[in-house]
Amino acid sequence: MLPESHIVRAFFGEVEVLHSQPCGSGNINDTYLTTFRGPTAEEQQGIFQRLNSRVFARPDAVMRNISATAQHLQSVHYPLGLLTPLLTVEEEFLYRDAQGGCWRAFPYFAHAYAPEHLPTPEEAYEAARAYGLFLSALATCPTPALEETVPHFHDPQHRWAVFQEVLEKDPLGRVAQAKAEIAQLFEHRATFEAVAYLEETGQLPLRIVHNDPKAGNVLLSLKTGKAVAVVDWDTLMPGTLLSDFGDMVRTFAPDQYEDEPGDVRIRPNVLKALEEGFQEVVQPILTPTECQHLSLGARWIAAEQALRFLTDYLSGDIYYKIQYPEHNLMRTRNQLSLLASLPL
Ligand code: GN1
Ligand code: MG
Repeated sequence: MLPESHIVRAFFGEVEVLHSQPCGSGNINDTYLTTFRGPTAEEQQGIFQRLNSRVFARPDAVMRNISATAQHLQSVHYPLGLLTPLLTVEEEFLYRDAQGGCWRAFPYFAHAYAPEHLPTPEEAYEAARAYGLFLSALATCPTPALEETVPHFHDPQHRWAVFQEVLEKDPLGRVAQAKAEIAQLFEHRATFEAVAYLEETGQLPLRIVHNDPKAGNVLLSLKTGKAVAVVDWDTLMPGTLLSDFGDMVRTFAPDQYEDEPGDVRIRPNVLKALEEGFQEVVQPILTPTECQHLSLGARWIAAEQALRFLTDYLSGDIYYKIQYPEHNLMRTRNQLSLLASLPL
């Protein structure tokens, strides 16, 4: 459902909506780029997004986190674009439609693109540098400043426990079709345990991290190729930097997008460029333990993503949007193949 006029008007007052189109490739929320005309007759554009309130059960807390982050980043002179939420005419972050849909609006970064399909080494370098700048600027923000909006988001023990539970219940009788993938995941159980151990023993600093720094969540200038903004701040929460590094490796370096079937290969030149761009910026804030375990972060997040897709497949596709019945199983195979080709 495209955002109807009353949704746009909730944020911008008496405007005429000219055009709306779906935007981006998010698996959870619905995002649209909308063009409208205000009283001055000038055309304006904005991003309108309906939050998935099953995943984000506390939408107000998500918006408080985003707003607090924007304020902090502004105060430390963060050099990239800010995702400052736009307010409704009633000065709220969210507008709720009659169907219970929860809408918010953001400024649109024009003349920019997300390098989500097989980023080149240059794009990987720029994008990783941008995420590094983002994390470095957040290093001075106290962790209690943000709320945990999705509990246990990257909690390795919790993710594994949920997987075990669905294996036991097998609500749709799909376990039999996924025997090989389940067996492969069990081979990676030690990776989850290694991360849990580092966390439980307090060896990894708790930082505010992005938690979803995929290649599709950074915008580069169409003109210069330089980073314009890091977007999708919904999962900003206290966590470990290892998962952010892992998500970059998982989404920048493979030679296939996460929805494609087949053998995935890691592109070494892209991996090298991403490591260079990231390290160049985050080196001053990295602790020796973080530095030593970045490659563990890459293995962990690829394995966790495989586990999450498989958990969803076995549960009956209740979390990620799917385009066809075996979509989540295909995504699982893609991540497992990626994991097998990681040189780290
Ligand atoms: C989801 O919706 P999107 O594409 O921003 C998910 C991420 C996954 C990603 C896999 C809140 O992100 O954690 O890594 O799909 N977001 C949430 O593509 O679960
Ligand atoms: Mg996201």
